[in-house]
Amino acid sequence: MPHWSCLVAVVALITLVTFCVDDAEAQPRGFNYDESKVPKYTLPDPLAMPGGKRVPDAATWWKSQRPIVLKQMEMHVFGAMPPALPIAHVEDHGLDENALGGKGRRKEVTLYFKKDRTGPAVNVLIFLPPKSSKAKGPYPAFLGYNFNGNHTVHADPKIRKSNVWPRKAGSSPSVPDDSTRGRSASRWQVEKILERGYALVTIYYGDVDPDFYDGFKNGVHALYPKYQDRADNWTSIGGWAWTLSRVLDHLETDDLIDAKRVSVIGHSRLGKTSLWAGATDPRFALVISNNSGCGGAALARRRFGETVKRINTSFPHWFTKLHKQYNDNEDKMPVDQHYVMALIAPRPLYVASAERDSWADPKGEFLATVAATPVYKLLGKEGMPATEWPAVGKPVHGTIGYHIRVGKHDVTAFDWEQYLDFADKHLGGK
Ligand code: GTR
Repeated sequence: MPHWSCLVAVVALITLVTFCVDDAEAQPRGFNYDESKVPKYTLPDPLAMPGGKRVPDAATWWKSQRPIVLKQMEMHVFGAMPPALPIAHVEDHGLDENALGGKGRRKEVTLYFKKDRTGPAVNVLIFLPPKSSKAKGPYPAFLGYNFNGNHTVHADPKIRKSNVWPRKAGSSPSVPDDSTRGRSASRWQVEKILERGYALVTIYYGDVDPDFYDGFKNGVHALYPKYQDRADNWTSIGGWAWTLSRVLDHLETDDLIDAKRVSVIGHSRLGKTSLWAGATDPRFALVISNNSGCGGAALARRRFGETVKRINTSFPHWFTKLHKQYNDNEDKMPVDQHYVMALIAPRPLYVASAERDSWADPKGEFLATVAATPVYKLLGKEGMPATEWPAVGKPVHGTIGYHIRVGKHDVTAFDWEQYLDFADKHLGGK
């Protein structure tokens, strides 16, 4: 006879252990998670001109100050970008008019930068609303990277499987078995996006630059080797962001997509990437950064959760060589992360946090939106309307949107509801 109370106790223990492990992963020990221990700091002002005067008007911002802020972010954080390369060859894998049981259309293309198809190949997965939908194209779209392969974003058996890279130097990619198909579906909410009249465009970030430090030999970095011999070297985040712009170049040629209404979206390290893509390419009409934390939306000077030193140590390829000099030395940075938001102004920007994602410093993510607001105001927009950190589950949608939701580091249906409403508000719905 099984002893039921024992069984219940074992199940409870397993649940507790799973929960703790999950939280332990999200919040490594030895870092500050105590608001009262956040040091006093003074943020640099993106509107302070060399010589000390403040930017007097929008024209001065565009003409002289914005280029300075962009250069600073390139030097001290994300790295300079090489010029655009035209797409040399598009391999068309066809359009399925009746995907998802009639709820959508699916297209896939592979983009190459060399005619002979050597070098990086970027596999683009596009879902469109069905022909029967009220919304008629060209469709506004969300464009974002996925972490584990295009086939993980939906259980659709026809999505071509990605070659997936382990996150380890010296490794090579392999085609996963079918068990990972649709594994990240909850993060993408494909049917909901299509129902609301938007297209979804996604690519696997490992296609563009495998996520480990290899001296920038593989992925798109191989296209511009000279960009590594400098202090503001072309980083992995830079490579991922640069390629989002190349995908946008391609979308400009697609009659079913309204390339003037593309929202660039990313989660976590890819949310750092969406911010940098939005900052460097004004064609992105709207920018969404989900739980991006340190080196993303969070203010580095707060030293809450993940720190500059920790991120530079774990992921030396994400940021510039110069960024390493700010390890345990945040106050010396001439910028902070609100500068990347200042570069997105006056375009709509959404920053999202999660309550159990202390590693990403949710409050620091919000405070950066407040610190970027004077630039939005100078350019005639309201920026972030709240000055107090909004309560959990109470989104604020200004020109900058923000929410903190219950739960852990993730992208959820609640997050997508906000992004769709925010895009409706700013990009005029369908
Ligand atoms: C963590 C990293 C974070 C965040 C996250 C992710 O290990 O410390 O900055 O980017 O990875 O991308 O999932």
